[in-house]
Amino acid sequence: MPFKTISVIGLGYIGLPTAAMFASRKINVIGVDINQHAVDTINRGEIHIVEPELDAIVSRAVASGHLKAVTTPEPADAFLIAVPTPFKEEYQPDLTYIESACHAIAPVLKKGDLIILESTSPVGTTEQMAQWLSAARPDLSFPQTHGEDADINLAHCPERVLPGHVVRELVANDRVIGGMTPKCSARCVDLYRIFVEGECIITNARTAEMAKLTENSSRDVSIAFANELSLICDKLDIDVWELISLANRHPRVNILQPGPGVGGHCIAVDPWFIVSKTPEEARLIRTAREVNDSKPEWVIGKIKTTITDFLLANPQRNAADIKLACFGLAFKPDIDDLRESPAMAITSALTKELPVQVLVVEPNIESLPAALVNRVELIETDTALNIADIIVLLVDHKEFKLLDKALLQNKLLVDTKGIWR
Ligand code: SAJ
Repeated sequence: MPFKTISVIGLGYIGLPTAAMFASRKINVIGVDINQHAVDTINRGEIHIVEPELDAIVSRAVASGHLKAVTTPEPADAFLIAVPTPFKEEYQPDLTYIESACHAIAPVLKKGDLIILESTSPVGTTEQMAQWLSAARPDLSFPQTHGEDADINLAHCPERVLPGHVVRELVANDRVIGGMTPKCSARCVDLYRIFVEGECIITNARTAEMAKLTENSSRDVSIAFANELSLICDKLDIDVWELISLANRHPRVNILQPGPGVGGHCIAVDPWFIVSKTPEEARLIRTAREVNDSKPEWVIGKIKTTITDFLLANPQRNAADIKLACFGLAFKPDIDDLRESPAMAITSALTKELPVQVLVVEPNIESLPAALVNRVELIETDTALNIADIIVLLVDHKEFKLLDKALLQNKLLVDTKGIWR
């Protein structure tokens, strides 16, 4: 059965680009979000998030009538759920958004519909969704009780796109498709084939859930290894970046890069979904999280030592008139996303813990986030280079990599990304 109308629940960093992709292939798409501002913005043909190339695709899709946004679900042939899955206390997964999405779509479901969970989720969530949905719609049958004959098909197909490259990766990346039955998987493949050019590989729902968590945990563990090396090398007076580049010349070694910590809403969160299900077994995965989460504190310690060094070398100065410039606030290079950013956490801690004046350079934003307003000054790179006594490099944005190193000569530096060595 062809998909005439597709509904995407959650119009954020994944849902909106996915909705726009289907609409660009001339499928009618109903995007659903509880955020009225997001809905109004999209219906004007604009976007409420920053992602290269997305604005033009959304604008065309809305203008052609293939994409509309609403706050309450309407009937469709397929529902894709792309809502957040954060964690709550004790790093336990918070599935409230998925549960709410199930309750929201339940009244409009009809026989033959396909439901796909795209949100990164702990193992067992797709089966849990099936339970919530069947409790809400006892008149319909679901795969956990009716297998291939179920009225509703359900699958997990995790998103795997890299922020900043979403439009290209949505089309090009392979998709892991975990249906609750082979028929659920086959229908899910038919749906993604509408715009996905990568391979669609079929497995079951639990394996698909675990595959996504494994990808991000693997990256987290690799970064933790690099971050641990940076602490070891600091103690042993070795340049960690030189060390890594040398070790990486081995044909079977590929170490990632240390930094001020791991940020974003994926790599720092998803490993906990494995730990929460299997706390006894997931020892390395938990330790990697702890290593990466403790890196900002270590950086703050380095900054404090640098201030002490500065005062020793300049006894006529006092701490209150030291100007310390933080270069970068985003959670990774060349984006404007400040959420869950170690650079933000470090900058904020500096304003609380130190008497110095904190300045910020962040080429990707125009105004300070609320958490830093009245606590730091947002200034241009040139100004910072003129007036700062100490410069702390927190994000390796391209503008900072291209800086003339001669301009840094008379400054004390804390370079957490090793770009000014
Ligand atoms: N980082 C390092 N050192 C490195 C690489 C990254 O410290 O060598 C830091 C970054 O600075 C950043 C954090 O890790 O703070 C995460 O950045 P990232 O670029 O590794 O990943 P995300 O969070 O932007 O996107 C990841 C991707 N997953 C993988 O590469 C396995 C993406 O493909 C996923 O779709 C996304 O998570 C997601 O939504 O789960």
